[in-house]
Amino acid sequence: MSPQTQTGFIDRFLVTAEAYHIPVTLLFNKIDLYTAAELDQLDSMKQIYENAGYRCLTISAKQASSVEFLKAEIKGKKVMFGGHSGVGKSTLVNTLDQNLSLKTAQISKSHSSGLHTTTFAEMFELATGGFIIDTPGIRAFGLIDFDKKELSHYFPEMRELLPDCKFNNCQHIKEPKCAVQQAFIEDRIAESRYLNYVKMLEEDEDETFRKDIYK
Ligand SMILES: Nc1nc2c(ncn2[C@@H]2O[C@H](COP(=O)(O)OP(=O)(O)O)[C@@H](O)[C@H]2O)c(=O)[nH]1
Ligand SMILES: [Mg+2]
Ligand SMILES: [Zn+2]
Repeated sequence: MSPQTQTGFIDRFLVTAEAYHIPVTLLFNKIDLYTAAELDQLDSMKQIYENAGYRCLTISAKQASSVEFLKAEIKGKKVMFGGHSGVGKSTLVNTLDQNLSLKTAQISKSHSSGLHTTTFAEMFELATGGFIIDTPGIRAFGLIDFDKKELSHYFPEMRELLPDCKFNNCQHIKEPKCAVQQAFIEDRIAESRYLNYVKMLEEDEDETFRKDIYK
């Protein structure tokens, strides 16, 4: 939507969270702005990520009633809001606790990316309990340093198939009797997820070691 988030970004984000065993919920925000066609697109996105094992929710951060349920979920936890600049992270924090008034910003019309009003990660305690870490918009990030043989362990829908690959060091590209390639062919693994997996595998080593870029 506005700003647009590519699946490549989401999948890198998820791989990083998996590597650190951090549970993730995908929040699709600004649902109030979606056209019918965009809602259809959203449905396919949700299906891809639900199929991969992630919880997906649609919200409108500006409407208190649509995010009220999050208060109970955040209570007793430390939760980080991540995503591009302008997706509504700070707005969501403000709606969850009226005592907080984080700076939020209009999306810049020229390149429909957010202005960077949040410049460093900061943690807030909610009146209803729990902590939220609001982060600056992440533009892009390289993957953490890990053995490429392990990459498929960080895709939950691939992870469960690994025992069925013939070779235990299978990278699921060209190997015969590969359960992951088979699942991809049969549409049990989403095309975008598999292609992003391949891209990450093929990535330049330098990029793998690049540190997160906060813009
Ligand atoms: N229509 C609509 N606008 C939203 C929603 N959430 C955030 N915004 C707007 O999106 C812009 C960027 O929000 P902000 O919270 O600063 O994004 P952040 O960079 O992720 O912290 C602001 O103008 C918000 O008012 C929403 O659910 N609906
Ligand atoms: Mg912000
Ligand atoms: Zn395989």
